Amino acid sequence: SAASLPHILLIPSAGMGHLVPFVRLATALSIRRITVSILAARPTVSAAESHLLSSLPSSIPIVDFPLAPLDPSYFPPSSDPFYLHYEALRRSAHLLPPLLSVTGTSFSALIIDVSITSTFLPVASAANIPCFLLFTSSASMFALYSSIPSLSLSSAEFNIAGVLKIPNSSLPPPLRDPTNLFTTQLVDNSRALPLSQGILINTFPALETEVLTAFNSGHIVPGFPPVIAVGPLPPLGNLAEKQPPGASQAMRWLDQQPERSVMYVSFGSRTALPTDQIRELGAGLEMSGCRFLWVVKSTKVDREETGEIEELVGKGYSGRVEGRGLVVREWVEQVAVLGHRAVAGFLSHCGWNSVMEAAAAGVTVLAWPRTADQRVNAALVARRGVGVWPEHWVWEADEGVVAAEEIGNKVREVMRNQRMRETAAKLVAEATVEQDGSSDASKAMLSWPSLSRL
Ligand code: BUP
Repeated sequence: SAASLPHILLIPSAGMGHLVPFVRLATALSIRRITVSILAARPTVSAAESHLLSSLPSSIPIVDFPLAPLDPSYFPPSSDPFYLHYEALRRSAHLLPPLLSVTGTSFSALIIDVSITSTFLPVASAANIPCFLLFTSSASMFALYSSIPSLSLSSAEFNIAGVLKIPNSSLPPPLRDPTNLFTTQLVDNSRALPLSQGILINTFPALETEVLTAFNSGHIVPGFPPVIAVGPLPPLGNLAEKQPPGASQAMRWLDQQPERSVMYVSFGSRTALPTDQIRELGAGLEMSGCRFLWVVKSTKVDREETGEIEELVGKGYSGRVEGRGLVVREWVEQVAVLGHRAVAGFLSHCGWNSVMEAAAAGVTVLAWPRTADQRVNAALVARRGVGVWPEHWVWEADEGVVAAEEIGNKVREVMRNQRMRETAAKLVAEATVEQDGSSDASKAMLSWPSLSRL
């Protein structure tokens, strides 16, 4: 009967970096005949998120969840809009059961974002609904996240179960302040993790073997729930795009470029370089002599950038690099870009989705991480031999700028590194085998019988 078919409710938190993997997971589950719905906590922080939510196929219905505004005397609106959204959602957990009873669906399980764990897990448990977590970064980052309760945050280096060494400088910067909203949320959530049914991560064993093994043999947190590698999650196709695939200026330009000749440059959906650094990067790309596709971004929250490109990169720039470099300000189809035969390198901030998309496409990475999990991800890329991370490259305006010449040299170095390209190609092969499910037990976990047994 319909009532006995599994139906899972997915609850993402804020930001495209979280929503995109949730939608991908929803797609992967529905392919495996699990019915899914996505909870949409409104208002979303960015227009990109509401656009993606409104373009979901009918096979992924939305459950609307209006958020109560936070008290501005405790949570000033000037704080990070993404952390504020997490907090508003975390504080609305008690509204879930009444909402679910109105929908009339009895959900077999929840899969929730790790950033809302500590308030949603108890609600799920009181309602007797099994609750899984989706961690939207790397397993390496999750090793740090789940170890937080037992770490002294002032140590110079964190040695996690002997499999991972993370220098203090790679901690997400807000963690240095114990009163920061991000820190209080993270500490609360990390304590609650062991109460979940299992943790799904968009990674694959060949990429993070040691860490995944250490988790599942209880070496990172004793008695921890199963940690399941479910990546690379399938791309969304043109769901997140306004245009049909291939129709954009960027894709048409790539079609005209030689095989494996282009460096793709993008720092994700919520990271904007300081203006001086944008100019210097422009000069560096020009000096590199390499072809490049550069998505330039000057505002933090949204993907909708307005204004003239030349105001950012300098007058005459586009003309000077014409034919060899293309600068765009709009959202590009990143998965299609990375999968294009002309693209060989990716200058990236190392948001986890970007890293996984590069790994799945066999594109090598020049890592320029800034904050959050990005330094931990960049270290993994370098360790795994598929990228280069110049660790001294700074981001914040008060730290100075990375000079054009140095950028140009690194871009050339990465584009010419044949050995790194071969390592990346090997990794794709391993990722693909795992995607087919032929070699990997963890992929098979994405079926209801397996999940329900956890
Ligand atoms: Br920008 C941009 N096109 O133009 P990350 C991003 N994306 O498809 P972030 C596009 O957004 P967090 C664009 O493919 C990836 O799936 C991209 O996620 C897509 O970084 C996603 O890489 C961006 O994880 O999020 O946006 O900084 O900080 O939450 O990781």
